[in-house]
Amino acid sequence: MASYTITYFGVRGRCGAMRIMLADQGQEWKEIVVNFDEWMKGDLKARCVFGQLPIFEDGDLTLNQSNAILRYLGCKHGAYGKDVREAALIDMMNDGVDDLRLKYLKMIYQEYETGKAAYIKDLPNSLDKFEAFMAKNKSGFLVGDKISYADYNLFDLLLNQLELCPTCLDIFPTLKGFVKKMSARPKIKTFINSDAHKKLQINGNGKQ
Ligand code: GTB
Repeated sequence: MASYTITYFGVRGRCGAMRIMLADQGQEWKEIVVNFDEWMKGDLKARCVFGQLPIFEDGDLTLNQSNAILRYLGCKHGAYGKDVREAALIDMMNDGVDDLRLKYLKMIYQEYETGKAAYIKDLPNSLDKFEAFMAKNKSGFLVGDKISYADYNLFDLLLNQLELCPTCLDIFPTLKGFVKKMSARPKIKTFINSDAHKKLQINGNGKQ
């Protein structure tokens, strides 16, 4: 019986990383898919703390904000570092992932036709920071010797970048190895090859 519920639009979007994390952690969850026309009626929006989806429920705990949800799951499932110092570094890297995600989302939703080429041209200037940081950590994860919620978030974002530009990791051996290693984790492999994942578009406007 699933104790978690994700309420979101029928896309990967802001829930891609949390779904991959839940799958990898062997957790079950229920999905409530919100139709955009239904959303526009406003009742559900009014019940969201910031007027936006996703909503994540764990029993009587209700959360909004995808990064808060990832941190909560990281904390609950041992994917938030071994101490407060690692946790701080994990938060730092996750903030870096979110900065790149926001750039990506701006391009996808606001300037796909005019900004895609420039975004791809500039992408190495964002990816090189993750490459350099991860290369210093011999475990193959961002921080410490265990997977963290920021690794799941980075992995999800890198999968999206690879859809946009299949060669974008060719000059980043550490990140390329990271994607290969994450994709091969048995539960992640099963999840990303499942219909539940494959049938979902990455973004709400169908652009990728
Ligand atoms: N900081 C928040 C977080 O990380 O959770 C940002 C959440 C957010 O941007 N939510 C968007 C939303 O609720 C959905 S993700 N938008 C509706 C609104 O603001 O009224 C982007 C998105 C937009 C549309 C679709 N779609 O139509 O299927 C899917 C995803």
